Amino acid sequence: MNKNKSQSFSTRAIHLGYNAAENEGALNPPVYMTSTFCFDSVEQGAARFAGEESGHFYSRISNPTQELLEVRLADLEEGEACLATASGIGAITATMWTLLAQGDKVVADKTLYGCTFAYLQHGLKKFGVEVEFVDCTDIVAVKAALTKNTRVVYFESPVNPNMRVMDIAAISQLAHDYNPEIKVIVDNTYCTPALQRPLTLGADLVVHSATKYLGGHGDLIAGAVVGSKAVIDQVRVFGLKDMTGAVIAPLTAFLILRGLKTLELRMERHCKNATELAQRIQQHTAVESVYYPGLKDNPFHVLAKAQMSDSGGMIAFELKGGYQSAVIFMNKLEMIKRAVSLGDAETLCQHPASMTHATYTPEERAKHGISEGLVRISVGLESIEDIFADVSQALQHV
Ligand code: 4LM
Repeated sequence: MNKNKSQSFSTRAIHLGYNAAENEGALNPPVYMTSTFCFDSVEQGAARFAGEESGHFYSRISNPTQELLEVRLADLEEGEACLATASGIGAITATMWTLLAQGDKVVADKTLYGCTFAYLQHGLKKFGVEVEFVDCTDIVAVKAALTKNTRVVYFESPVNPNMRVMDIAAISQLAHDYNPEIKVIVDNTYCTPALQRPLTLGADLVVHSATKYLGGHGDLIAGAVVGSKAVIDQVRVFGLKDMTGAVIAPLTAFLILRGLKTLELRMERHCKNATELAQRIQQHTAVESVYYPGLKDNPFHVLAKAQMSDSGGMIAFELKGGYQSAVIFMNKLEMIKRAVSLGDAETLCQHPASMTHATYTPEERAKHGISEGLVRISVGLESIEDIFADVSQALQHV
């Protein structure tokens, strides 16, 4: 587990696992741009392939730059081990393919990032895995969905895009009481370990789109899964090596290591800006409702306060006039970019129903709680006054 608890989060995010003296004194770690690794002898190569000797042998399995990222991310999430992958979906699929077989069941929250939903709904089901979507904010519904063949309980918190918050400790306890073998998987993309550490609340695995806050600069695609060494080893040598092959590039791993150095600092600013923006737009006459757990009247406020150290940088809201008003508002934005993804320095605004959650049919969106008029903002690192000025001027046209 975490051997460096005495050092603070940011200190570990900056220093953990790297010794400049072992690398020509280089302040930053070298990027190992190599596909393969040379053996001293046939015997050594055979021992590495057999797992009898540690050491890298091919970058589809491991690479020193990737390894440093994995050591840091595992530590920050307070897990034993981590596997970094080519994308968030790469992490989710490698994990699921490893844990599941035909006839198994997944219980998942009804609202998930669009491509995660598509993978569960169309990918896993195609291969004979049963998937039941339930409202995971309703613990009774989760309990009712658990069956003998349930292997995985899967959810995001807060949820993309509508910001519902799951009780991670209660769901983990419930699932493990039912069957200790069930793996509770939490997508921690929205919070990052700077705000929430699901493994400390009882979850078994955490998955990430590292594309977002972990990288933090909108210049890469990557993912990660963190958990026990035993499970992560399996995901590496089976789910990743043999099934998805969705390996992270060494340069991408380096860029995420760079992003991690400022993660805590950036999250503080994202949270501060988002809280301020949510409070201000809540007052606006054109706004119907704002979904942000940092707002005192939000139904998830108390739970979020208990399991997150701050409320995050994502907000969602609905305008009076629904979809038509949303389109007018978004098209009038000037500084704020109309773009999917999140967690970047730039404030980004997108329309889930036609963009990130277009993988749901309109009927599925209605059933799964994604309204057609919902607007999502990833609140960036600019001055709050400039962000609010742009939102205000765009709202005037609604
Ligand atoms: C978006 N999201 O919402 P890769 N988990 C969560 C996510 O939000 C995403 C992924 C996994 C968005 C992308 C366009 C909670 C992605 C998937 O994109 O495969 O790194 O992560 O805007």
